[in-house]
Amino acid sequence: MERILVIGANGQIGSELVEALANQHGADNVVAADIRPESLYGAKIYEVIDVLNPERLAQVVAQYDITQVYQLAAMLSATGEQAPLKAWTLNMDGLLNILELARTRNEAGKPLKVFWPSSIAAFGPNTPAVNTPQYTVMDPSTIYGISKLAGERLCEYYFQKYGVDVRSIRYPGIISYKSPPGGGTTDYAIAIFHSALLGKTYECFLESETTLPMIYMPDAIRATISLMDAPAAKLSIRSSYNVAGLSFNPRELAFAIKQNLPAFDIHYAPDSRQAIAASWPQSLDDSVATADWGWQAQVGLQQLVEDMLKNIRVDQK
Ligand code: AKB
Repeated sequence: MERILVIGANGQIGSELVEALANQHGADNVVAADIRPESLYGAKIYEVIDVLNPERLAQVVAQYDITQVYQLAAMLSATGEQAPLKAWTLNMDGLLNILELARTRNEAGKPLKVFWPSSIAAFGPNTPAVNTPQYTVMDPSTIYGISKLAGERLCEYYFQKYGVDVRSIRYPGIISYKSPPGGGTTDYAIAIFHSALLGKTYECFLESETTLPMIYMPDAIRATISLMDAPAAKLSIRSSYNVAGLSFNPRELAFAIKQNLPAFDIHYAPDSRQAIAASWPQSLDDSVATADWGWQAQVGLQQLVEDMLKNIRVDQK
């Protein structure tokens, strides 16, 4: 039986992952944790954890006899640029604290499987942008991307040197409606739906033709849990897997929204996030994830748009 800890449970991925894991393993076997004083999404078991506090981490892991930990607490690309040192400390020390805990638990005969999210931000301006390969040039230009690339190397290091069973996905921009966007460059693709449903013109901070890899939350959750459930022997990557969902640019997304809401309008006012987006891939080759653990995206643009509009409309009522 698995006992699972999700750190960053109040965030975009955590808020939906906790529910999915509770459905799979039972709510009594999933501990949601975040730095904020209470669960924002009604988790059955909730603990306050600052991932920068290794003693507290070790205490909660021991208390619940945790076998799997998802370390999702991080600062994203846009907010990271506002406070680079803070972003580096949170993103790197947070991961290191988990990897060290997994190493010591392993040595004590209590293995701890780890999930840690990397990102398309680990790539950079000299990475081939179309169908970006699993192995390629990686020269990230944001502090967030640099922390993701360094984190990937740490994951592989802890696997090779200490046998820590750590697994990771390079997430594209994740589109979802349950929690508000959290300081990312891809967040325009969430904010646009809220404007559209409020009948407002959306002022887009990216240029109309900026194509980025994206994924709808249900696909992202399925990818994450499939990777964690895959037999270790099947995994050839211990840094982080490319995982593709779909790719689109703001113009294409606005057009798809207009099919449902004909009055919707968009204006373009690119800001500093445009340079970040321009340094990232447009689409990903995820054939290694497909070969190793059967990854296949299911949700396309039309389904994503219809589902987002339907669910945000319900929330706004
Ligand atoms: C961001 O935009 O910073 C994130 C990401 C692509 O990792 N959504």
